[in-house]
Amino acid sequence: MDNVLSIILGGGAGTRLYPLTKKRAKPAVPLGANYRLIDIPVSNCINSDINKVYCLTQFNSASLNRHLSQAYNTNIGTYTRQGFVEVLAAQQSPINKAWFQGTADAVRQYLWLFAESGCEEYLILSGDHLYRMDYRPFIRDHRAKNADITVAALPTDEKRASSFGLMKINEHATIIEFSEKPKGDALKAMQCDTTILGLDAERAKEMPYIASMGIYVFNAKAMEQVLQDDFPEANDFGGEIIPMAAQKGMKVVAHLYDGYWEDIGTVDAFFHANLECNDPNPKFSFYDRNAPIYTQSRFLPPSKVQDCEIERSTIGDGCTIKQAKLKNVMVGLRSTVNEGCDLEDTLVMGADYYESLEECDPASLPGCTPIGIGAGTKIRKAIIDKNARIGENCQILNEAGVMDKDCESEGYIIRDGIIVVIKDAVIKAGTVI
Ligand code: ADQ
Ligand code: ADP
Repeated sequence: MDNVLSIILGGGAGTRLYPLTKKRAKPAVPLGANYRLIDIPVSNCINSDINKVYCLTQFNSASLNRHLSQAYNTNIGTYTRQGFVEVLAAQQSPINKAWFQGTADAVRQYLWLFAESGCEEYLILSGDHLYRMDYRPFIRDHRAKNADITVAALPTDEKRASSFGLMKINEHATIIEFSEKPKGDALKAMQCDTTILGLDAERAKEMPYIASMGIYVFNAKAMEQVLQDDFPEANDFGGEIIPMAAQKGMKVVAHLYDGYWEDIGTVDAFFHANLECNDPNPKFSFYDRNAPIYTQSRFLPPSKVQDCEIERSTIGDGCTIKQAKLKNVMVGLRSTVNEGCDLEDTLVMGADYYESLEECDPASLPGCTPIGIGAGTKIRKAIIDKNARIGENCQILNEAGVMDKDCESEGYIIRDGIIVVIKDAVIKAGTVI
């Protein structure tokens, strides 16, 4: 695996996860109480013995850099392993426009640097997927088939199919047709016999489509050829490069992955995938003895829970929860939940730091709203981003069932029926949402 360079696509304009990406790069979005999105692909790389990792983002955020340098320096960067995890942000240069124009353009702008690594294969990953995958069989399969490009593929059903790149393959797993997010008749036309992937007849009937996971292995030479020589104007992998390379006659093959995998790049998918981790037998667990998910060691104190009623919830490090009722809640690090709170189906992302008593003591600072959830507040179906200050006796319930609303100036928005309180927002005592 020393010959493999991993390149994580860390996010474009960040509209789909907005407002979680308002103040940070997408890979820095908190996940699963203690983690960040970037921890998933980076941990998968470490567990697959791949130790050269770049993360491409549109903007460089301090919290992402801090997180990567503190979390992965000792895991990956020792001298003998010559590994690294580094952020590469879009930047202006004499030949480049300021922003990455798409996924392929992002890679194109840094090809010169990737070439310096001397690696023979580039593993292209996404920063917004939840899954645990050993990339080694994927890379070995790419080598065994002598492919130019290998696309990780997942059987899928009709309902989900239209949000993916879909492919048709022959008996050697070579991609003969690739269509990016087809709808209507074009979708139906991508149906195929998925027993070719090894599915039994019943599952093949349920899942008659082969979806691209947006995860690719490219030979370094093939990458240079498609991005620089053949299609210098093409900016996306799924929409342009993959289908054009297949059409041009390059050897583009599929590799079957049949485990849990979820694209969590929208507010709705992100919210549900996080809460599903509370299930007694979750489809994705952050614990696996042989393939752990790593993150920053923060040396936080254990969480304190006093006189609470808690059902099916996950609590991160360094929290204080007093006399509260929690049902299906994910409580992120350094959270404070005060007396009489009632939270259900909610993600509380926590705080980046603890406030000192002088900063948040209502006795000396009348009217101040400390970080955390104020006493007596009720919350349903919401995401409370980091460092939010929710006053006492608020009702964040969306009882009218509003699906979409933009109240950014008041500190929140509603997306797909989920209330999202923005990072650092202040919601005054007694507010009803
Ligand atoms: P999408 O995820 O819709 O489909 P895209 O929006 O190109 O494709 O994003 C792919 C990944 O790259 C995401 O993690 C995204 O955040 C990141 N990204 C997007 N633009 C970027 C940019 N300018 N700079 C850096 N990173 C950027 C893709 C494939 C489909 C496949 C699905 C599976 O195109 O074929 O089915 O992934 O989720
Ligand atoms: P974490 O992953 O632990 O949340 P981050 O990389 O987001 O860490 O950094 C949060 C850091 O912000 C804290 O570790 C802390 O050092 C720092 N910090 C301390 N005080 C403040 C403050 N008043 N405002 C913002 N950040 C602070």
